[in-house]
Amino acid sequence: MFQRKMGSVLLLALAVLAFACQQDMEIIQEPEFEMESFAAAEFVPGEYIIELQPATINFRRGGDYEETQVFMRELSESLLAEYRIGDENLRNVFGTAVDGFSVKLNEKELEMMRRDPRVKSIHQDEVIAHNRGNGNGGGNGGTRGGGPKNQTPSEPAPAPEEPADEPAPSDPDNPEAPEEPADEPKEEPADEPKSEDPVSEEPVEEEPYSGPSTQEVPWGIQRVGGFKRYTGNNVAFVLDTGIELDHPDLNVNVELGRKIVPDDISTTLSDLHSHGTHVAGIIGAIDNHFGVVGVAAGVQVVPVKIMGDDGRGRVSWAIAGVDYVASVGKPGDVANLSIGASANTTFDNAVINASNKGIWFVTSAGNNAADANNYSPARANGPFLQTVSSMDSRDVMANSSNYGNPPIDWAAPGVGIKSTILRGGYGNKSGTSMAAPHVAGLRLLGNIRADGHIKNDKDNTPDPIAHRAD
Ligand SMILES: [Ca+2]
Ligand SMILES: [Ca+2]
Repeated sequence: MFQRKMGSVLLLALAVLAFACQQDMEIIQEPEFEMESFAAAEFVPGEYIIELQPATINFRRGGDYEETQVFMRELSESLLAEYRIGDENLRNVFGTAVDGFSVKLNEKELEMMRRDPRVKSIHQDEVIAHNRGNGNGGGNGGTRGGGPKNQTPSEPAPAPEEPADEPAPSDPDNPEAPEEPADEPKEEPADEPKSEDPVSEEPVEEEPYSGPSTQEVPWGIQRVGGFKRYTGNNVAFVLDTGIELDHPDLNVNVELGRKIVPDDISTTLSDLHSHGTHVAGIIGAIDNHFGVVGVAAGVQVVPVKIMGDDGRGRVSWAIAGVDYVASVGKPGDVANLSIGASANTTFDNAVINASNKGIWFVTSAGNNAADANNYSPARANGPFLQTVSSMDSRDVMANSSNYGNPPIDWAAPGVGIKSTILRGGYGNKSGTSMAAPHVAGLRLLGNIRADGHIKNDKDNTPDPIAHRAD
């Protein structure tokens, strides 16, 4: 009874908010029910990340990623063999950002490894999960389609009637409700003829589109200085759940992409979760006539899949992803890490060392409503490392955002952020996961300046709001 009453009050509040959102002045605040559920750290039983002393590695640097992987695997296997630990226990190996490996050990083996002078540190492996507060969010108004997959240039584009920026009037008692509401456009993109379909073989001339544009510039993109078409040669690595490879509003570099997660977790580089696709769209959704547009519009986004299709990953996979980027990335590239774990010096070292190659590493502050200094990689600092807190469209710090300067360098939009999601669609998510990619996009474009400071910062230093410098 009480609950029902609360439900109708909430629905009324949502209706009022929905009405308010239709006014010119769009205000996006953090809805109460989007607060993070505080999950305790979840460690992986019997699995460990071993960081080796650099002096242990006696080989000429400079080989490519695959060569380094082969070398480190041999080295790790021979080290483990000294303790009669079989190869089947070895997981990932790292040889560029940090030297080391992940491995399954029993108590006795762990104790022997602790006493080995070649071992610099040992951390138990930990689960990284995108929960609701971490930008996997409440699922406000996903919209499907809108891309060339389901509309030809000769047809008028569908009217932008989806109230996608408003909190979905979905069941507030069930915040785990599915992301895409069922009442969205009846078109079914999946049934459209694919390019390999013999029916659609007539060559499609890419004519300049002259119809009406339905493209939207999300509030977050506007707040950081608006989008700019990316014309440089750098790329944006997205270390996440993958990126939907054929999303029509994203320029995905598949060749440079890398699936880090093991095959029993996922067999595809593509994103079947949506977090990584959403992050990629904020960085660089294409400036065209549909969907949304990212900060560095059209930049190549590179999936480095360190999390499974259930939105769960491991610190060891994240370090392996960072190690990969450190090996194949170039100065000026950007890597977005919208993930967080317990404080972990090996994870920090990997990100710091990789960023010191001149690759910008942008990390989310985290959504624990706590001091970011308690989390990795948020707490890491360096000249090419940026930690980002989250704010709403009133420049107010998000309730769930972590705080602390250092490590936080910038605040950026992270509440009610519309971007690309699965099946060529668009939807809203919230969290510092969404704030970080705004800064990643800005770093691709060049310098960042402060455009004021956030309100209600939880520490004594209001974070500067990131804005394109030129
Ligand atoms: Ca677009
Ligand atoms: Ca602060």
